[in-house]
Amino acid sequence: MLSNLKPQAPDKILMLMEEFRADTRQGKVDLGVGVYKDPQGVTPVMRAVKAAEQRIWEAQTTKAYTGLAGTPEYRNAMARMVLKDVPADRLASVATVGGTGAIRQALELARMANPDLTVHVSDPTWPNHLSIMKFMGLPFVQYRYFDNDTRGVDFDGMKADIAKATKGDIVLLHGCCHNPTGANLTTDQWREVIAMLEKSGAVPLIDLAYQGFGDGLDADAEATRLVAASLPEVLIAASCSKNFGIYRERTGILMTLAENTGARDMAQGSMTFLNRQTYSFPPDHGARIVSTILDDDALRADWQSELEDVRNTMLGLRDQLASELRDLSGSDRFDFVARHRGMFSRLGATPEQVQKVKDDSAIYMVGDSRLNIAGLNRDSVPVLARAIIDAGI
Ligand code: PLP
Ligand code: TYF
Repeated sequence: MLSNLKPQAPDKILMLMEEFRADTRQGKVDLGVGVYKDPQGVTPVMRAVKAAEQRIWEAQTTKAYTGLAGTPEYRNAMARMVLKDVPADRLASVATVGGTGAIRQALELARMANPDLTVHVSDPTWPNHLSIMKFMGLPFVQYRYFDNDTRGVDFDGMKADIAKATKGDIVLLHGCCHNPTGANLTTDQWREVIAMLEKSGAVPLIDLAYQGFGDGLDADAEATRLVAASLPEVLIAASCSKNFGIYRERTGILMTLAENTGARDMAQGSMTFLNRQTYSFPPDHGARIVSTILDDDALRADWQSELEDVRNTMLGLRDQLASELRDLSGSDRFDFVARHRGMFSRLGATPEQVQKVKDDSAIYMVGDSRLNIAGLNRDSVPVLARAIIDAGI
């Protein structure tokens, strides 16, 4: 039976991680996988996370099962962090295995509710969105998103394509810090998208994996909150991997907003059911770290301040890179690097140019010319800028 299995396409980003590890060159720079690294190249455990873990270790008297939907403390704390004004009569939620688990459960839920749906996703998007939908056999189409000339959003193209979404379809939107491009909608553009969804009855699924990495914890949730306040039905898949730096703890949440309390209860029952079918109880340790931090004023303040440092470090690197490239190219054509938000920027280079940067300078970007800003530091920015110009980008 097992010999019938066929090889599966590996994840290109994770393959690049392996390739980087095997590279023996001095001074190699990893701008591949989306993990925050400090200027010393370390992905630190955040101070508040350490403190919360210590408290949990001291106070925890049992590891017995929690609930299929996760703990109320975690779900309430996350609802407040993401939505701020929580519409409790419309909100259902379940803790999930990371943001990826939330996306998977959201798509399963949508298919249970509407077996005929099509999912509309941005072109480009996080590759796992596509591979999960392919694996599930879910029909999907891609809407235009990135304008390779301006390196901003092709909003006219996006609108023309989203207009094709019909009632009961899902439109997957990145809540902030678009992966892989770094290009994001303005608030006015979000309003236009909301008006289109209102008209068509297509349902937004917001993937929020980088809250706090762009313009700030509240600013990054602004679009999600606007959508939540404007539309009758909304799905939100949020991840704590990046903003709490607890990647391997696999901590995420699926929140859904329904039209009324009856529909909310039905959604809650179905989401809890989906957890039970997939992995039964969701992981608890990361969720407990998050609720311990968010429910304690001092821990929360310390976490927010460290998150702000992380965010500002990335913004500083963006400005430095844009400025080096302005000097070297004698033009402002790389200023988009400073305008992009989050961990990533797509340079809009060819695979050959990306390869040349890797071969000549041991700088690793994803093949679609996505670079992880957090992989840089003040010393490696000028090296990257020079390599970009030398590769003819
Ligand atoms: N969505 C996007 C766009 C991401 O980049 C990630 C990152 O890993 C995720 C979701 C899910 O993250 P995780 O499953 O590690 O919480
Ligand atoms: O896009 C990224 O780099 C992050 C991390 O299969 C990641 O979202 C990459 C690939 C993957 C899982 C996570």
